[in-house]
Amino acid sequence: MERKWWHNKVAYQIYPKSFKDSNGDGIGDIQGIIEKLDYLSDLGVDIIWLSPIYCSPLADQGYDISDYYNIDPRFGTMDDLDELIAEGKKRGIGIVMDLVVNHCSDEHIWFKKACEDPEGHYGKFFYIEDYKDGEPLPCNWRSYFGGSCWEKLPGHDDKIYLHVFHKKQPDLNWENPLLRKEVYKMINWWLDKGIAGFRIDAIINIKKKLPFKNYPVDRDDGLSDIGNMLEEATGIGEFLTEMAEETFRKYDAFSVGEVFNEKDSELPLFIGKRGYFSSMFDFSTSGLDLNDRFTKGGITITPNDYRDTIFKAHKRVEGIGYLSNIIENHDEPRGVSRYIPASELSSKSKKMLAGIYFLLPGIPFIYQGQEIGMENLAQVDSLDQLDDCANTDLYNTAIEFGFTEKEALEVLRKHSRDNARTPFQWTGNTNAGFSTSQPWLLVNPNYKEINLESQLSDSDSVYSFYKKLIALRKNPEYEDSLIYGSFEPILTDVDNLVCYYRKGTKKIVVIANFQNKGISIKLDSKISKVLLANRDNFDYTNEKLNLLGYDYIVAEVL
Ligand code: ISL
Ligand code: CA
Repeated sequence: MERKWWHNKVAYQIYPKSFKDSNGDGIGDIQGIIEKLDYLSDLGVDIIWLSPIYCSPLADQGYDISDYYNIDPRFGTMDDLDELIAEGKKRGIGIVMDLVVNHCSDEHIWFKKACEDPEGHYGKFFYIEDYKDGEPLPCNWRSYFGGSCWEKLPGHDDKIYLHVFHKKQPDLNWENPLLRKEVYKMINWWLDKGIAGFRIDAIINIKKKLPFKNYPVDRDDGLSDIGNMLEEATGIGEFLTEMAEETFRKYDAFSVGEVFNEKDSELPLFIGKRGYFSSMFDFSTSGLDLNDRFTKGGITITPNDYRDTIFKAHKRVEGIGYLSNIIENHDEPRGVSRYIPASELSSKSKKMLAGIYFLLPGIPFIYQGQEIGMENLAQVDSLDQLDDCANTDLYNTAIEFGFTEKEALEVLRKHSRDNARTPFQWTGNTNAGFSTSQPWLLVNPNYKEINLESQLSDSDSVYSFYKKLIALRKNPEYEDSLIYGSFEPILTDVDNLVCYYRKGTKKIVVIANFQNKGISIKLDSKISKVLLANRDNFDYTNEKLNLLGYDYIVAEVL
């Protein structure tokens, strides 16, 4: 496989609103990120993906952009961003921006002009349809945040517009070449500024199956999941090829797509040698409990499920391209709370989970706070306590499925995106050291136990373990194996064991006992050197390896 500059990089996702507040207004900002650049550089981060910081009414926390060329004053100024890019460069850190172009904000000038003149130039940037009250809508698609994806066009009682996300996020009409040209111009404007690339938001939604039509109703609301339409929408490749040609490729930029539901046959198109993107996220494990959010009692993702799923995902792209690996992001609950039973959450088990995903083929992404083992909220008492625009629908859907109010709150506690959005826990002091005033979203009450300050100088902390994992992945001695080496799952018939080889010029084994109880295993090769483990005194001289609960070992084998 052709070697690319981003293959051996470690990425870190910042959710700016919750990272660090520099001016005491309770909202994280760009200067707060600059303050923490040395911290990130010391951790070993090479790429920072910034969730949106463009001008936005923040209906969906910045994923509703009202000006692609300016910074929201709450996050700072363009000078702050230029400073961040320059300070990043000094430290060898590239900035990856969020590219949100399936939709913009209803407060974007394009949409305002579309409302003034729906038949005009900007009207054609959106999906606007004629509509008479009482008539059926053009289609019955359910928006991702609940309810119909059609809304009355402001100022026009006889027109409606399409929004597959929030009603404040009108969909951009990618069928219109003039819109596409505007998008590419904007992308290149940012790349000219010297950013390293883009994370591409919700991109799979840009191709609609037209003309609009209904799909089978799948819930009591009389609507149909957008996925049903997306399944039938072909031709996205033409848009994505054009975008790659017109933008990313010219700059050798890093691009990572938020892609779902792709077919096997499409993988080379998405992430192959001349793929639309450099990489795409592996969401395979996030999908495991998604459909069961509204099953009473929820479901538990078992270690076997977890292992089989990640192994399959990586085998599927073998020889084609690289996935970007995550255990969480700003749309998901915290990985440690999702994949490890609450009663078994500990520094040790968190390190094990980190170690499993980090040494898989692909590019590891760390979501802010993951490196200190931040967890889900332990309790949610009411909807008002939280913020995300997706919460109301999550709650109402639970009620629609027959949950009690208390059970619906438990669904939020487990699945709300706010779990990952609570402020970064820097210290055990007021507001977890995130801000000098009341943060915009509650701080997880566990900040006194889980915070960076208490972990920085502790060589046994989750933070220190992440630092060691990064150092190992970047050690030139192991690069050929850990970055470019083959990926060979082994001992997959042993329950709750996650074990694989990465083989290049050196043979590396990764062993994780994903359970509380001890087991013994036998490898088909002999360990010569332990490179990293989450406990001391691991005896590897025996042919039989005795693993304790949640043991994690990376070793060189002969
Ligand atoms: O989190 C979800 C629903 O609650 C996902 O379906 C999510 O909307 C999907 O992964 C797309 O996510 C991206 O685009 C959204 C934004 O809300 C997310 O934060 C973003 O990651 C719309 O821009
Ligand atoms: Ca601030």
